[in-house]
Amino acid sequence: MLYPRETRTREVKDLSGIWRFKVDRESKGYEQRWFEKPLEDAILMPVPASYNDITQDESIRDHIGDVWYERTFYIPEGWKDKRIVLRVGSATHHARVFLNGEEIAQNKGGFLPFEVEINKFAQIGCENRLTIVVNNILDWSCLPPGFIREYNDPMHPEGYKTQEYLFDFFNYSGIHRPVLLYTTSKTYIEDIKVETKIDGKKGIVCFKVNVSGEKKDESQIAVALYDKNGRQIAKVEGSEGMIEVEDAIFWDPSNPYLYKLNVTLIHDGKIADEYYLPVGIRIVEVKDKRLYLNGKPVYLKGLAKHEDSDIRGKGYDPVIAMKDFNLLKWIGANSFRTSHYPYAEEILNLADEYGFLVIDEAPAVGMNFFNKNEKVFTLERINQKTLEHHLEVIRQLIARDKNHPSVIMWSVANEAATYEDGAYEYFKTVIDEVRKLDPTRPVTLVESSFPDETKVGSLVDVICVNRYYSWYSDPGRLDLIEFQLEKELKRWFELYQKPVIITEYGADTIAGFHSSPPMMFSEEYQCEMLKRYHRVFDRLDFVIGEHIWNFADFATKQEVRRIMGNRKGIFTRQRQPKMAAFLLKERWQNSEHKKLEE
Ligand code: E9O
Repeated sequence: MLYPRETRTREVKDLSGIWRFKVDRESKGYEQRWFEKPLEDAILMPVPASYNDITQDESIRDHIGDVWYERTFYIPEGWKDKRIVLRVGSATHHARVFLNGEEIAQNKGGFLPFEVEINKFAQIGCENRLTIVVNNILDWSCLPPGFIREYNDPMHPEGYKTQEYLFDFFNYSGIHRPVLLYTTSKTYIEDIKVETKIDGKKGIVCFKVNVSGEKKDESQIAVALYDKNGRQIAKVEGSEGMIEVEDAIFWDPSNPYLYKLNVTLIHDGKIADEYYLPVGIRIVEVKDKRLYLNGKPVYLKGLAKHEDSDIRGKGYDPVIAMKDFNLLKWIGANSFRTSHYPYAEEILNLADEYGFLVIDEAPAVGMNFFNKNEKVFTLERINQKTLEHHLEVIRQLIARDKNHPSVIMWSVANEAATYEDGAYEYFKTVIDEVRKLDPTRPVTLVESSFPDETKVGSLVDVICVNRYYSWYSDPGRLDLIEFQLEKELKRWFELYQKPVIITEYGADTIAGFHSSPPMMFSEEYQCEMLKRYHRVFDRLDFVIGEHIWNFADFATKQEVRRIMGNRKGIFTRQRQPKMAAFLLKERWQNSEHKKLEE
């Protein structure tokens, strides 16, 4: 799946902006056929954005079910011979799309794009009405999974229900990423897959182009590679092949050099369709206890993030994105994890350009209960449908992100109940699928289980562990961190002989709270905790990365252990540094802090 770009032959029209919006409080919208005419009594709503924090109305913030978005647009006359595609960057979590009253698409899954050709339904040269119904209900067949709790007790009014889920971030909903229209020729470049290799100083760019449409057998494909200065390195013909680059500049965080692969589709001697792809030449490998980038061992310094900010919720905003990348640079990070779902493609484009190493995560979080756990007030659990959806999401994720040099590893889930019966079989199926689709990148599953209890340690290439000594366990006991952490990490290595990344560690910290000696929630406590974790990482040479939880404070569901959200950010939600940010900046900018020997 190609990210929509303007080229000599393609146009893109952004439908972001102010849409009309209506909450379907009684779930009557389909029955009353709201899609057939303009929405009555609509309010205004920005796209992209979560709708939850835009109004002052808590019933909108906490709504469970459908909301309706609508806007009109024109298709220019000049597009009449083109193929016209509508692409929704993401709609969380389910969507049904209507154009001029007719249903044209459905999608399940809130963190990946979907698209549909609209020529049959669109009216050229006059107004079109686009309606997108977004539903935010999570059940056990969804990723992330969730369930509706129905109360049926004397303390709750009849029919009272809540959406429950086993992760802490707030279930932000709505159209979270840009909605675009783009054109291609009727016979068009459908997909490009690029894989890069390295042979000494030489870089090798292997490509495969898929073409679709009526005239696909009569058209030729030309593929050219350009360097940063626009100098052509080579031009070849055919849908599959490779281009060699002598003295190539390899992509890495210190020099994220991007070549440009230009693909043209020619029929009758004319360019019918054109697309270009930024290409970073780099290879990733895991051997023994190391992760190698271009043959050199690499240590990951960075954070797990969220798509989260004031007012916008999970809506993509280039302003926030730029600020976040500037902060990541400022602090000296070289990597981050897209916890706990695939991020907007715009973020990965920036990661390619800025040179960040990304652990790209599937939206599989809160995956507890492969077998029945009595503590949860439901008899349902992870099932065959969840697995099928998981596989589908993996296919879509790899289809979308396969060409990004920044993506160095896939994470299939976060903190699943990997100690339960059924977990091995489930994740073996998922991980096998990842390896089949992409043999070029390592695969992991982020664990909170312990080394002796997990059933999936043998399946992954890198052990990723989230750990909260002196926070969730033995709260306040900073003195136990080194003893407990060192013991556990050594055990992981002893059992699996694989490199280890600590993918989460941190403490809730209210900016401005101070205490000496350090107490929980103070800035000093967060710093002291990090320092002790770091001492252990520095002693263990199989530890190849540290990712703090979290980049910034973020919104959660309301619960007693969260004071206006999860406060484990090293930046506040408004992106101001806490003391810990300076500590990390000091550590990460000093490249001597951890030298990895081969
Ligand atoms: C997942 C992340 O989304 N890991 C959680 C983070 C947190 O701050 C959450 O925001 O809560 C931590 C998992 C903690 C596991 C608790 C184990 C308890 C042992 C006594």
